[in-house]
Amino acid sequence: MSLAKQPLDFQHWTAAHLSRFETVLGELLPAASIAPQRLHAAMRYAVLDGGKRVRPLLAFAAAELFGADMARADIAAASVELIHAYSLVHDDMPCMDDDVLRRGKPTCHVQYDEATALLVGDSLQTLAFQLLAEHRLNDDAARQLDMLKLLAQASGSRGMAGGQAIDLASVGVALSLPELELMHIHKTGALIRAAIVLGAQCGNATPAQLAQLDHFGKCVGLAFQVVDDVLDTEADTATLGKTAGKDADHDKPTYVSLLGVKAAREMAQQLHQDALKSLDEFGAAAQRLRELADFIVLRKF
Ligand code: GRG
Repeated sequence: MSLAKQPLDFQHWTAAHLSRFETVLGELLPAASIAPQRLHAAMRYAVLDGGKRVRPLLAFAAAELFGADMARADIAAASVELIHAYSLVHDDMPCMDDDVLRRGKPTCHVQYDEATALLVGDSLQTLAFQLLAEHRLNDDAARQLDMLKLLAQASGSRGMAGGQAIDLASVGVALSLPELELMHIHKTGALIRAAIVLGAQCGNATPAQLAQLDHFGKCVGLAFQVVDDVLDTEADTATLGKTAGKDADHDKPTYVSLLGVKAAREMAQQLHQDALKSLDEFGAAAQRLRELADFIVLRKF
């Protein structure tokens, strides 16, 4: 296959998965016509028709690597995307980042109200676990229980929510590089890692293969954040679909404030290389994961 053809293939692969996944999400979320209508409408507003869907795509690529049933991978991916959407809704609220724009539209609390946004986050989070409990994702029930535990750990105080707590406590604080890394391994990285491992768990990956993929997830999760920090300084609000330049305005420590743009970009490149290396043993079958790692590092939004 020529190099020139690869991006097109990846685009088709992405478009096919995202089109199917949008329909799945629409069916998994409660209809806006069902009471309480306003809450359900707000949940759909927060989840549907927006976002890059990086975590679901990583889950699909990992699931494909192990020949998993895509209907199972859809549920695993949805559970992660619902947690992610909940975190964005809560993160945008006045008690946290207090932002008005997300995914190119008014944030949930602006479009609805604060109490509704709080309940949207709560309801999306519980729906995520309901899905993992309700649908058969692996023929081995013990594996499925591991999946529930993984998402809970990745989302909670030892994962994303804990990372957010460190973030909130770090405003105006000069963090060291290891401290910044610890924050992002939790806040951003934990859910990205979980997406990949949950996708693989829909198939029959061995513990050694899961560990390998988890390392890939750790590298791309951190790379995702380093690139996010660079884009926050270099891209504009219209391109990002969220307020640009917010980190500096809020006096938050970032890879750019700590290292400068050039060294931050170099760090992303190094993480990219480490991520690709951790896929070596999977050979050509891991091509989609490689392409997603490329996208994460080279993205412009
Ligand atoms: C409120 C418990 C709680 C956690 C919030 C994820 C998070 C923790 C906050 C989001 C704020 C932020 C800008 C985090 C940095 C990187 C990140 C997770 C960006 C948003 O993810 P994308 O770019 O968003 O994948 P889309 O909209 O494309 O899905």
